[in-house]
Amino acid sequence: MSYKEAKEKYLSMGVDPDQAIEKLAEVPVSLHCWQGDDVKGFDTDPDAPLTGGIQATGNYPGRARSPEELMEDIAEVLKLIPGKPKLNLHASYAVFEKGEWADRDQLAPEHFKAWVDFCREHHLGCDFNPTFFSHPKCDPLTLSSPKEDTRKFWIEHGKACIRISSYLAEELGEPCVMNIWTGDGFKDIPADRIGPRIRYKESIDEILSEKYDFSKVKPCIESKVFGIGVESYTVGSAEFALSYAAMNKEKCIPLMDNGHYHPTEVVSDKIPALLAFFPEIALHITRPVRWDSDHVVLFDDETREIAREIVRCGGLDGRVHIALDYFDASINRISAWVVGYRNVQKALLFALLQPNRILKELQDEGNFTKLMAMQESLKVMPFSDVWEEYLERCSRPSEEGCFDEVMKYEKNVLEKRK
Ligand code: RNT
Ligand code: ZN
Repeated sequence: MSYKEAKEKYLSMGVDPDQAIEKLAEVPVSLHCWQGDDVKGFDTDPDAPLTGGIQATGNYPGRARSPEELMEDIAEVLKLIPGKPKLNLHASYAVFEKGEWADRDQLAPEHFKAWVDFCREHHLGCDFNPTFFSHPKCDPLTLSSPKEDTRKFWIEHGKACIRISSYLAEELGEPCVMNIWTGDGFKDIPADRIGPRIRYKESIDEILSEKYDFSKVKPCIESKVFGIGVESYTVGSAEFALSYAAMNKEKCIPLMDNGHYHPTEVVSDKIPALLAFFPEIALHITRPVRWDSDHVVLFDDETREIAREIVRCGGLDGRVHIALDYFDASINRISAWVVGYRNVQKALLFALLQPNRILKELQDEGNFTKLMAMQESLKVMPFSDVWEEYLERCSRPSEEGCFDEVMKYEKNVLEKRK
């Protein structure tokens, strides 16, 4: 079918695909830098293990080993993804001059100047994350540690990151979402569950006492259920993170990562629940598989449902900050990045192509028979024609063209990284 015919079909269902395409092209979606190098960063020993209960498994060749290689790879990804990407950086990706180095509590805006230049060149806004893991100062706790000097170090890191986030927002003219996540927790049954949480709360209070303009810097609190080696207790649990954000609405927002809940819970349902209370929320879109929370995002049911809730709740007009978060080292990393990003775009386009007003009316009238029939018909609409049209208007390659380009890059660039 051609786009013209597909458009007619959608119009008869009550949606205009031209409008959907236009809307999607301007929705910021944050691209995580850490898929390119297995979350190693540049400020610590690259042979040191990843800590904090996260793990990138696999050893596919071609990992980016320097800021230059990572930027080269991101530039390649940008050629293949449609829409309006933003970059998402972790503090551990600081770029130092030759011979220079700063510990995490001493990081400053100048250490991110190279990234600002990169973002300017590629017309990107930039989000940011303090890095509370993979560092000798994790004892292994960070912001919730009972040790004063550990806690102090990480609070200083958090404050430094607020200053860096303000700098990124200022320089690039787009708000900077700054996400606070720690892997703090215990492998086995703790004797004191409230102590770490109170210390975590006080540490975040101190970090957020650093001055910032909340319309430009958006600190987030991300929760988690468990991690590898942190199976029994997570300090920043769902209730903790949500309560913190609810009690501090004027200075931070909650962040839900859909890999951080029990397997039958779904973030799609939590989005409207949170939006009933919070003006803004943030998301990490990922794919949980059994023990792992960070597989490449697919165009699957839950990703589509998340996108549908974002769209239906009016989240595309600045209420929902969308970011990707996964890391797969077992396949071509560029492909992992591109496939996941394009899948989020597909899910959003799919969601924008739903006749939401009509469906809502059916629900409100109690016509659940027609609602089900219509929702099922919508699944077999000529979505791929609209997707292809969107790619073309964004001057991005088709699915096939995209794969061929990644393979070319693998041969010409990645394979040479020996
Ligand atoms: C880990 C969290 C966190 C990290 C990134 C690297 O489980 O999801 O968001 O993935 O900060
Ligand atoms: Zn996350």
